Amino acid sequence: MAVAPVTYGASTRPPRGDYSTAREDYTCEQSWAAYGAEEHALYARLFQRQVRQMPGHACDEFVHALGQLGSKSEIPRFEDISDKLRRATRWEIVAVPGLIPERAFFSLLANRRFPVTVWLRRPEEFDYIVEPDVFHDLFGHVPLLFNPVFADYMQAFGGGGLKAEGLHALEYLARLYWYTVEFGLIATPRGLRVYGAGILSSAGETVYALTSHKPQRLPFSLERVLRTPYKIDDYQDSYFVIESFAQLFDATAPDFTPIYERVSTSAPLPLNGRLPTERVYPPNALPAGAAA
Ligand code: HBI
Ligand code: FE
Repeated sequence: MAVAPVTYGASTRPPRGDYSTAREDYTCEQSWAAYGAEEHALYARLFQRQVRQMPGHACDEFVHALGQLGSKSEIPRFEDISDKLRRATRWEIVAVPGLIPERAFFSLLANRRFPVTVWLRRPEEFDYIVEPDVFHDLFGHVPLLFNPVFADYMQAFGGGGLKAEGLHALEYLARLYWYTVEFGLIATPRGLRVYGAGILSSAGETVYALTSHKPQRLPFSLERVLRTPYKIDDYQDSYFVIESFAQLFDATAPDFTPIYERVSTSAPLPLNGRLPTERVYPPNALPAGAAA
């Protein structure tokens, strides 16, 4: 199938993965039997390293759902996870060859179907990969789909994406996805915690996002996020903090049309500077004895 180059964040590059067997909706077979022993071993190493980092860094809702991913020692079968996910929140995961065009992506989310990339990164990409692979999608995104409120937010986001396309507002919605689903933080009585998949699937950024003094951590505000550009190939300069997943879901309630009009005629807001009225969240204190 001829595949349109896909924009992921701000850059467009030919997607990685085999799209020749993809269906009209860009879904494909996982072909679980095709994974080699070295791929299962690499997935297991990625999983073991990240799961150790989660307590004290990931939000409770994520930590509680990690067990739903099944095997830690091999790449799970998507169908096994979908069986549990359907029962939990009526979502399922579907296999895709990699990044897919935004319309197809939003369409899947609007139908409570989360696209999970079938290929795994190479060993030399162990610490960093720009495009989402099966580890990023499964470990980073799938656990929170077991949370009913977040699951509803993701479907609302999908529906909003289909509307945004008609309004030529996809770049603004991509920012909302980026600063929440991929790089979102949540405030808890015990300090800041991570819920964004892009952070949770990255060993370095999980600590950086919560404890570094370099980035700013701002209160989530829909229009602030829609007006704030982002970087796709480095740690973030800004993180946005929600107080609850309900706050996130409620933010998708209004009709975005007038908001897009306001945002599209306003200048972008600084991703590394705060507005006079903005307060910042302090970083989490480092655990006793941890290296600064
Ligand atoms: N495709 N498979 C896949 N996964 C994504 O996360 C994804 C995508 N296509 C587009 C996209 N994300 C971003 O442009 C979102 O902001 C829509
Ligand atoms: Fe992602």
